[in-house]
Amino acid sequence: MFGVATSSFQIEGAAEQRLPSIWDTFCDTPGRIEDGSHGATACDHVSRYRQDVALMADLGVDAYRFSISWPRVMHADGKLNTKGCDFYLRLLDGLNENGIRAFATLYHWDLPQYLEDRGGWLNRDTAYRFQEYTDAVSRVLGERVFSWATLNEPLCSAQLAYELGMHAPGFTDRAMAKQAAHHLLLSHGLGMQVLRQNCPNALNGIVLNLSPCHAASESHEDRAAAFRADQDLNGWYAGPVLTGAYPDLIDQLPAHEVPDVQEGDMETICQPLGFLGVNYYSRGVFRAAQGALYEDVAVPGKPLTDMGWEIYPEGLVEVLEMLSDRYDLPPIYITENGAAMTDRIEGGAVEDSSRIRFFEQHLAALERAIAAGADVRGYFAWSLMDNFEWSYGYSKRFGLVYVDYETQERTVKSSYKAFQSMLKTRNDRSAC
Ligand code: GCO
Repeated sequence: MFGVATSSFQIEGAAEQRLPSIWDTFCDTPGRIEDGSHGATACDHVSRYRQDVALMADLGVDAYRFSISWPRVMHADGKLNTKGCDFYLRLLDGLNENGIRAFATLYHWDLPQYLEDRGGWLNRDTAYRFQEYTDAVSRVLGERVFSWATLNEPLCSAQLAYELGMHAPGFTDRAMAKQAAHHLLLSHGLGMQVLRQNCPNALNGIVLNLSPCHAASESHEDRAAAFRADQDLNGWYAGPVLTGAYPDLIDQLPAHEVPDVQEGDMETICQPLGFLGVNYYSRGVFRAAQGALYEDVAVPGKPLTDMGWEIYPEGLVEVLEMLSDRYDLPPIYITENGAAMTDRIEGGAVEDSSRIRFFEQHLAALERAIAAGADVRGYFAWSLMDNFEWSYGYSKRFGLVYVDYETQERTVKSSYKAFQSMLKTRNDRSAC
């Protein structure tokens, strides 16, 4: 199954038709977004979704992964906002009419601000509010959705947002990040329980971002640092979800950084999964550092994307091997893979051959992983179109489709055409 992915805050716009989210507040805070921009308009997708669905139909994808904006579909009193839901009903109808399967993510980082005002993910109650939201929205949209994911990349919602200060709400405290991570994981478990009841025939799961963690040198210290990084970045999320336990790193944390885990929480978090979504972008290289668990280093001389991330296709094979070595796995979907490149529109065309090469290399790696036994059922390119790249604003372009943010004009890039012909070849084959 081949698809493209987006997320609500990054594309939707129509901010005035919903409640504020933590990302609105973050954008309003000077200095938080590199280019000083705001996600309030983004790709104006709420008005232009028909055109965007038509682009997907023309691309020939089997599936579309998007996220639902919690502050669009829920009122602050925990009741459903039927007007907000209508947008998703229309979007889902558009997808279904075109035979495109809907992969809906419930939380891709846009927490309602009113919940942040009550403590956000540091407040255990937020996990129960997530369950309430999941229940309400899955009852209304359930019949039209092929697959539900509870969370997208809880690592980012916890670490980037509470420890590194790069994402909303922008704290810099590791103890906070560990507590937020626990409540996020709890919300996943509570959400899964509801999805199993409301949507027993859907493919229900979670999306994690995973990366191989390499040591900067063969020294014992650097290898130990890479091992800690792996536990902190990968195992901290995959472990609880798939085995009901945090990695051993938890015993090395100072007491005040150990999250408050209540009785029964780990059982709640470890629910049977219909699928595991894996987002893959790059590897990490780590060394030991004074006063830190690990420190990441840039390896000179490697090819980089416009994000400064190393292009490392073999990492996809490594991540899938790592998962199957460690866990009993449900079927896997690569729910994001892609690259920001320095795209230029010239004469109405965008020649992004470096992105085409990126996709070719990663799909070839995926083929090797599948040949080696990985049970991968789908692959989603990030992203359908250029969009609001979080703290980088509109300065980074990941799309198969170029967006002119002044006019909202969409222009397909050469990577879109390459993806389209790849899909066409495949469809022609399956027709034979
Ligand atoms: C993520 C998110 C996306 C990003 C993409 C590029 O993986 O961080 O799911 O929202 O835009 O990954 O950074």
